[in-house]
This record gives sequence, C-alpha cells and structure tokens, in this order.
Amino acid sequence: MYTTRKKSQIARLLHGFMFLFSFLSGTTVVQAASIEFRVTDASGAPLQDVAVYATPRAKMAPKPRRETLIEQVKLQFAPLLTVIPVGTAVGFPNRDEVRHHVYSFSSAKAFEIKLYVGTPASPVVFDKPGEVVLGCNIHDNMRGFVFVVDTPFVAKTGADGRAVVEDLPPGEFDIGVWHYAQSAAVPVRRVRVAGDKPQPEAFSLSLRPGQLIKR
Ligand SMILES: [Cu+2]
Repeated sequence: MYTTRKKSQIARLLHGFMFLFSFLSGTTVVQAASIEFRVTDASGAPLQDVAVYATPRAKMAPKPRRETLIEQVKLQFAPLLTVIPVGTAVGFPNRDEVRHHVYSFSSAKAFEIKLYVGTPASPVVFDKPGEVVLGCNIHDNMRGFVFVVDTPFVAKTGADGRAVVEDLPPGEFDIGVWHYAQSAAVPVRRVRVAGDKPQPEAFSLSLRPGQLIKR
C-alpha cells in the first residue's frame, strides 16, 4: 500500500519524466487551452448573443459534421442566435400549432421551407461561412440569426457577456466576434493560446440603435 505522500512523490516524478521527455523529443504534452471572450456594448454593458469564434492558423484534421436544431416555438426562433461550423446540418422543427414558412435571402445560405407543421423531412446544410438572417413569411416579427464560421471552435455570449471557447490545441488563432445589430465589423484579432487557464479577451461592439431583440 502506498501512502498519499508516496503517491504524490510518484506523481511528481512522473510529471518530471513527462516534462523531460517532451523537452528532449521536441513535443509538448498535449494540454487543451481555452479563450474567454468578454463582450460589452459601447456603454460598457455586457452584450448577450454575440457569436464568438477562434480559427486555428495551423491546419487541422476535419471534425465530424455536426447537427443542431432551430425550433419554432411561440412564434419565435429558438434560439435567437445559432453559431455553427461550416457544414452543419440544421433541422427546423415547428413546435407551434400554426404553420410557419421559414426563409433566408442571405447570400451565405438562401433557402425556404414552405408552409409546414411538425418537422421538415430534411435539415438545411449551411455550407458557406457568413451571416444568415431567418424570417417567416407568415409572421413578420419572427427573426433568427445563424452565424456560420470555418472553424469548429465557436460559442456565444450569455447574459453576462461571456463565452468560453474550449478544447483548443495550443497555438495561434484568429479570433472574432459578431452581433446581428453591430454597426460595423470588428477586426479579427490574432492570439496565441497555451496552458490550461482560460485566456481573457475583451471586445467592445457598437450597435445600431433600436435593433436589439429583447426576449
Ligand atoms: Cu411563422
């Protein structure tokens, strides 16, 4: 039986060996990094529903295709904002009793799902990066947004204006933010991540007045 002290000595020894090994072989012990985005509006208030992403500078093996849902509930798109990697298949189930007619005229993905109830037979594959505005032909007030990016590392801010992009391989990334009501595009920022503590990155966005959708 090992004592706790002996165990920790062994752990330290192992850690030392791993460090030595990585030093000698020129590789690093794999350690996932993360970036914590903190986004505010021009007045400094936390900004919700901001798409955030980190695009690796190094080439990466392709990730498996993802799937997600944008529901129609109580005459609204839920969620309001969806942030997805290129190639994601999105289902548009209608949870309401009434019919919807979902469409987008956006160049990143133009499509329509004509008058339907229940779940449409096939999902919509978002195959190009860019911003997509969703609407409904029947209900003019229905608005939804899809932000499609060429990286698997995406998130969106909560009510506290924060979002964490996790499981990043250490290295260089171009990071960016997008909000449906922003008055101007925010320049992409190049960062280097390493280690296991979330790296904070602050962004401030100016919004077009009167465009925030409150829920
Ligand atoms: Cu509708």
